[in-house]
Amino acid sequence: MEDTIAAIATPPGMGGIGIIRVSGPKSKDIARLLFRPSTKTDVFKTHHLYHGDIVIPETGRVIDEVLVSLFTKPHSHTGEDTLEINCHGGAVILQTVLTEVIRAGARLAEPGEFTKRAFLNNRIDLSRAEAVFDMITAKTETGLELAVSQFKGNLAGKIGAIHCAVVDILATLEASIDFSDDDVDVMDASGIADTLQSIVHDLHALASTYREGKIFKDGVSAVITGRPNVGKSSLLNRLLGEKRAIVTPVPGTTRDFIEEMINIGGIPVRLTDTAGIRKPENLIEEEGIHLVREKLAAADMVIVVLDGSEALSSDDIKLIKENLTKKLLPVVNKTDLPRVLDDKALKRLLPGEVPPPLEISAKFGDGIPELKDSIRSLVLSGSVDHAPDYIVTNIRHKTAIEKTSTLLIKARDTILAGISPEFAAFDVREALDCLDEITGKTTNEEVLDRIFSTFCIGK
Ligand SMILES: Nc1nc2c(ncn2[C@@H]2O[C@H](COP(=O)(O)OP(=O)(O)OP(=O)(O)O)[C@@H](O)[C@H]2O)c(=O)[nH]1
Ligand SMILES: [Mg+2]
Repeated sequence: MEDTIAAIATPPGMGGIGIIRVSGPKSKDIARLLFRPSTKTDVFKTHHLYHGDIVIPETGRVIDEVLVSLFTKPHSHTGEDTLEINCHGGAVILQTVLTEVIRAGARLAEPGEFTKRAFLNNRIDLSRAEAVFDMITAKTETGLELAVSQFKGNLAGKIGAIHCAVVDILATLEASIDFSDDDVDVMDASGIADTLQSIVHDLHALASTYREGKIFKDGVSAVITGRPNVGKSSLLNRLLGEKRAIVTPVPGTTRDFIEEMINIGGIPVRLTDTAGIRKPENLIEEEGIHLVREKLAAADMVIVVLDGSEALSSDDIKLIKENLTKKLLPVVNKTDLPRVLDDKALKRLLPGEVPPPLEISAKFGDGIPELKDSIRSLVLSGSVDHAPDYIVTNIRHKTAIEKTSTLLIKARDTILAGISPEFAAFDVREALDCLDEITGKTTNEEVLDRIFSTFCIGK
């Protein structure tokens, strides 16, 4: 029999309410021992809310006035008897109640253990359990939409449909093995090969959504670079909508890098403002410029800011050339001032795949919506727009899909080569196991532990 686990399910700190969650066979006993209902009730009905006090059993001292609810198995989140105690949201209250719950026979839950129990008791499949984590950690509404779609079982449904089609193929292959001594021709080799091909096509389409899924879920990093004084910090402040970085007319104002997250059309973008690049005048600046190089090397995209009121310098040209291997967005700032920069010379520097330079005024806000659009298009360039229902956001899922399709391709080739169906059946069976890793039917203990240990305690 499983033991009973307990944890504070709400974040630390003060709040309107704080919730203690208990799951396991002792939930009901713990409730009876610690809870004094405000109106006389002998039985705890499942899925009902009761008002009363949590007390220290030996002394009867009241710790908090609470609302409790009991969810009896199997109709609870974890599939076990579950108790939820809604306390007032104070750190000492919650800690004291939790201590009493543990004294009454529960033990402290491991991270993600409630969700793990829900999975082990078949309340949710693994892809849905992972979606719970993605929902909690979503950085934008689009990220949340993708996680909710996965939680609602859309990915599991799609995988389930593919699973059924593969099982059908396996059945045909196995029948043809059984009947191979008879005259009955149960196997239409080219028909099976065609079906396998179309399943592989579906799997590829699914795996190809990962690039976009990862962008919306995890976001991208964009580093703002340029000579000193071109307006990098002004641009960061403008994009953030607040005065985050110091802006002065003194070249070399920013020494350290400044990082902030913004939401650009549903994509979490980590923006980094950096020190202006030039021949360093002192050790501090040298260190700052060294950091810029590191940030640039790791960036998903680079925004090179140029000063439109000055001529293109050798430093500007060098910076552009150095970053051509990255996703590069050239930006001409200070367009509110008389133009000095030679546009033709700038365009000659930029290969066809680099978007045309964007004209902005960080100081007055001109061109900022267009800049945001360009950042979004550049980040998404190369990916197709997919319906959110079928976007793969998890590398584990993508890997399993790819392994499945490799095995199915192998099976198809074996069938077309006229080799005995046993060999194809072997690969198809293995492909089914790979597919089952997504929903968790065949996932090993170590992988499960790794997945659930990333959750917070109380989830
Ligand atoms: N006229 C005008 N001035 C601007 C614009 N953007 C920035 N500036 C001015 O340019 C100067 C430098 O701006 P910053 O944002 O500090 O430039 P930076 O690139 O971060 O400079 P460093 O940190 O020294 O590398 C400040 O005086 C800004 O007010 C703009 O669009 N138009
Ligand atoms: Mg600056």
